[in-house]
Order: sequence, then C-alpha cells, then structure tokens
Amino acid sequence: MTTSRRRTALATLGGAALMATFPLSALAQKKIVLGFSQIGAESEWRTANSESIKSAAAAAGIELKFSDAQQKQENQIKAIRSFIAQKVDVIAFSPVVESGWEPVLREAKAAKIPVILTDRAVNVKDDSLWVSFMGSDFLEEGRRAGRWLVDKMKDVKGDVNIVELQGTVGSAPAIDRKKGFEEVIKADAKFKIIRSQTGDFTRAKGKEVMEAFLKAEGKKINVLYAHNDDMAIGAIQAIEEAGLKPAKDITIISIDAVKGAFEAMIAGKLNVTVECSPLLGPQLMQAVKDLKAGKTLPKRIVTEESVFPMEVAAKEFPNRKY
Ligand code: GYE
Repeated sequence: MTTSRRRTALATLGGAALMATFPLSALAQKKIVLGFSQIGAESEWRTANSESIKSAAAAAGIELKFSDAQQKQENQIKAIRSFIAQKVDVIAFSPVVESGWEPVLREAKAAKIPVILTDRAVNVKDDSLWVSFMGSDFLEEGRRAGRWLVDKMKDVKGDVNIVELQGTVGSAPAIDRKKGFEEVIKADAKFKIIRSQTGDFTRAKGKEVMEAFLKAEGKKINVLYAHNDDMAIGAIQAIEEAGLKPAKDITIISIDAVKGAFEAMIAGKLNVTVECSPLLGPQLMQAVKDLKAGKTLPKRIVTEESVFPMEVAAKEFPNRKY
C-alpha cells in the first residue's frame, strides 16, 4: 500500500469509528438558537451583564441573537416578535418594566417557544407565560441597604433625613429596592425620606437629580440612598460641586457593587454598596441547555450576594469581576 492509500484507509476507519460513537444525526444537529432582548446600556452593571451573556453563549456553543432595546419596552416587544418569527429555540429577556408583557408572551407561548426571564421580573397574572426567572432578590437588597443604615445610625438621636434616587420608573429593581428599604427603616420614626425621585439608573440623571435635591434641601440632607452605583457616582459629583464631602457630610448607600463603586469607596466617597451580580450568562446557558434536554427548570433561580462597606473595599477590589 502506498503512503497516500494508507492515509485514505485510516481516514475511512477514523470516520467509521467516529460514526459509531456519534450517530450522523447528532453530528448534523443544529446549534441551539437563543434570542436575547437586553434593556440597553444604562449602567456599568448592564454592560457587564451583556458581556457575561455574550461570552457564556460563545463558550457554550449556543447561537445568540442579541438585541439592544435602548431602554424602550416597545423595542423589546419588537425583538421578541422577531425571535418568534425566526423560530428560535428559546427566548430570554430582561424586562425594562414589570407590566405590559401579556400579549407578546402569549404569542411566544402559542409558538411553543419557552421564555426565560433574566435579571428583572414581569407582572403577569398567568405564570405559565414564562418558564423561569433568574436573578437577584431586589427586595432583599433594599432591606440590606436599610439594615446597614439602621445599624450605622443606631446612636443618632435626632432626625435622619434621607434623599432617594430611584431606578427606572416601573422597573422591578426600583419598585422592590424602595419597598425593602422602607420596610426596614420604618421601624424607627427618626428615619425620614424627605425627597425621592427617579435618576433612571444613569450617572447623568443621578447627578442632575442630586443637584436639585441639594438646591431644595441643602445641608438638611444626611443620607443618600441610590438604587444603583452609577446614580450614586453621578450624585457624588453633584455633592462635591456643592462644596460638601461625600460619605462624610452625606452618608451614601448604593446597590450593585460594580468596580466604579469600589473605586469611590477606596477614595473615601461612598460608604457602602449592596451586591447585585450581573454575571448571569453561564447560568442562563445552562438553563437553555437543560430546557432543550427536556428538563424542567426551577421557577425561580436566586443569585447569591453580599454587602461591601468601604472598610473592606481595598481588600475586596482585586477579587471583583465586574
Ligand atoms: O441594578 C442597574 C441596572 O436590573 C439589577 O439595572 C438591574 C439594574 C441594576 O441598570 O444598575
């Protein structure tokens, strides 16, 4: 046998061996297609979340159709409709607000395409319109922020005047972070929320609204509770521009624990951040695979998180992944 003939024979043998272990149908099997509708790119958190989903899909060999809604529910609805038309295997999305999803979710169900909610919840009567919701417990995050404050101010006798920067109006994290925080601070009447307004989860809006708070209330403000780090970082600028010292003249609490918050804590400008992890990609891809393998997903998958006060910021910083 010549060398080239031997090669052909070996190749054929190799092919046969391969076929014995992987039937042709498996070899020819199509990649799983996942349609994902993201809210936008409003915060450091969101950027890390998008990155986590894209890299986890690539690592899992899942074909990802990624659509950015630029903060608009109507764009998310359009994206989901287009995923249905393209007959993707699974749809996942992070709903910008809680309400108004019934019609499009019914369309997905009628097309027999399972829907996974990531990060934020929807408010629909019929729970069968989505298979699983994975993400943080925002109520608990609000409570953690409240508990930190109650403990920090336990020896304060007079009023503690709080201003609140809320997240996007109608979004699950804005609703629940407010509720959880209020639930804890109401135990003591000295805690008073004197102003509360949305900063839409962005730095620019956080700064703008904090400027307005400072103009209206000035030195009366003892505490800022921001529903995310980006708004707190914007507000820190406003506080400094008003000639006050962030984290000293005004105690600042925020949520997410992104790197920018750690930098602010290390610089002594932010007191505490409550963790909310955006790294949902690997979990989501596992869930998509499980669904395709016919498994039933748990209805709720909760992310585990903690709280980081400024005293531990420098030590924790090198471990942060987002
Ligand atoms: O806290 C905020 C982002 O839904 C948990 O959205 C997420 C929130 C996050 O823009 O920074």
